[in-house]
Amino acid sequence: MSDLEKLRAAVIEGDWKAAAAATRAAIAAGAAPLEITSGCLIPAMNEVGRRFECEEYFVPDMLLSARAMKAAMEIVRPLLAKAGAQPIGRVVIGTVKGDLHDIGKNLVASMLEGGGFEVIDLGADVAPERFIMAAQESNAELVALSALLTVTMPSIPATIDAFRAAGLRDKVKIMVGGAPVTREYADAIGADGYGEGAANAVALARRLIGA
Ligand code: B12
Repeated sequence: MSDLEKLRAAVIEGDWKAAAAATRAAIAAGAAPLEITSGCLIPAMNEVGRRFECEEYFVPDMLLSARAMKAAMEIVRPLLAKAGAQPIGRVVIGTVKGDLHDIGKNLVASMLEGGGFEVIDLGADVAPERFIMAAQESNAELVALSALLTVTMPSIPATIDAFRAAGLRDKVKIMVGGAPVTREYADAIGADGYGEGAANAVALARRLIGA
């Protein structure tokens, strides 16, 4: 089995130690950083997403795979930067104000990073002003908002309104998600996109920025 095949298997199986070892071995053997991300990590996470969608994998499996992918990305990221690889887009992500749930948001962030986006992760309980500041500072094209509580869902339209009030609504696309959020809700509050899960977040993000 080649190092990249080992890496793919390690991500799918959620073994972060094996993923880190296979990444180092692949680099030592001369694999280009893009070959590792686009040729291996992204397809591996796509496979994890597929297994999740057909209920072969569950949330803990996704979390283990995301951790394995993160371990590989920690090693590859500095090399990508050195090679001058351009991200396909920049996304600011966070869980909205008042909400401390971040497991789903972290999964979406990992998928986006694996999918070639530069991800600025603001964490949980993020006030609208922080989203705005981060989007301005990073020149992000996309903002991704997560909410898990029905009582914090209104923080999503509040954040969208804050972008409008700051005159930035036309500069960013806003995608939303989280267990209580629905497509109808996303449409009603004027979000640009709704994602049901982490598995389709990359496709949604790419579509929104026309990549
Ligand atoms: C884990 C958990 C917690 C943990 C959170 C730890 C953490 N670091 O995240 C802790 C213990 C802190 C917690 C606290 C609370 N929780 Co809680 N929690 C959960 C639980 C069990 C799992 C949530 C989770 O992580 N799911 C797994 C992830 C992978 O799924 P996900 O978040 O939905 O994300 C997926 C999609 O929604 C989507 N997605 C998510 N975000 C985004 C964003 C974008 C842009 C896109 C495209 C997609 C997307 O992609 C993800 C991956 O596929 C749920 C119950 C449940 N079974 O869902 C309750 C639940 C969400 N919690 C609930 C409650 C009530 C609370 C508390 C108020 C409890 C209390 N009385 O203190 C507090 C609130 C604290 C706060 N201010 O936020 C309720 C909410 C009910 C409601 N209608 O609002 C739930 C539903 C439990 C219940 N049945 O009552 N909780």
